[in-house]
Amino acid sequence: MKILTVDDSDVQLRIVKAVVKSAGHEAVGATDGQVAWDMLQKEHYRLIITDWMMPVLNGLELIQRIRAANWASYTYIILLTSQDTKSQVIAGLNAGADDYLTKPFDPAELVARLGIAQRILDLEARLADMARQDLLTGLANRRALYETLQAALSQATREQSPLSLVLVDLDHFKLVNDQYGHPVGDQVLQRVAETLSKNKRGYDTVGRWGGEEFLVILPNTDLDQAMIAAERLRATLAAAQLVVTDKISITLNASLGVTSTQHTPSPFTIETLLKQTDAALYQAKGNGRNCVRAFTA
Ligand code: GH3
Ligand code: MG
Ligand code: MG
Repeated sequence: MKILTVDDSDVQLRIVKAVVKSAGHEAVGATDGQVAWDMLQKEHYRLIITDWMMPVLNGLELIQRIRAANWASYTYIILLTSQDTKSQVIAGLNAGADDYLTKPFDPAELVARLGIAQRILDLEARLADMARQDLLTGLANRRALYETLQAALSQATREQSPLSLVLVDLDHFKLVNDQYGHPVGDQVLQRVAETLSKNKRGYDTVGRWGGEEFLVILPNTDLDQAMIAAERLRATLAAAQLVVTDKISITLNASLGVTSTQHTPSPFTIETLLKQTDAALYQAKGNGRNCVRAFTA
């Protein structure tokens, strides 16, 4: 793990960095709270070891700023300081430190406390993954798709590159449930998810938008290219034998709606893009299903 170590004493900083490295981590140094804060604006560090008394911005102020920022992923903070009275320890923890170690410190104790931090951060990462994954298919869920879409949209705006969306809705899926039962329907959705994942392009994201609807996010892709990608997905799915058991194997069609930022009034919003994709999908359903339609204004 890349750990940010903050201390205004050159000697102390070198000692802490050496201990961090001995524990198998990478150590990046900052000479006061403000320097650390500036670095955190550019890159997220999951673990910070900080001194308290420092010029410009002290350790407690740094911790308070980090907690107030309330970033999406957690920052575990160890306060490493010579302020060692009970009331100081309490003040440090109250400011938002996760752990507290007083100087002079025992290197083995810091390593042990890094181990605690690692366990907590691993748990946080696991929970974050779970919160982004669709339970049935293992694909990105709606929440994760929203996040990916937000990031893709920012990138498209920044780099003035096109971004396209494809919404895939299985045709007459209700009939599968009616004929074979809901558990088989579930397995069919899993096979569809596998088929879409295997056939998407490397940079694209496919996720389960809901029910029997899947959303594909295609960064750096204009409408023409997205139509080709969507048609390939449609044809692949239509040709696929979705094997549920050795007795049940199903073929399914889907209707696909496609939209691109090119044909969206700027500034693009996720809501507009999704609405357009939905309208295109509606057209595909209206045109007899098992086809791809682009959004037209
Ligand atoms: P259309 O071609 O118009 O899209 O028809 P459809 O039957 O696919 O669409 P409709 O929206 O009428 O029905 C969607 C069906 O998908 C109904 C619902 O029971 C089923 N479904 C949604 N989520 C799940 C799921 O997680 N598991 C199973 N087995 N079925 C699901
Ligand atoms: Mg549907
Ligand atoms: Mg459907």
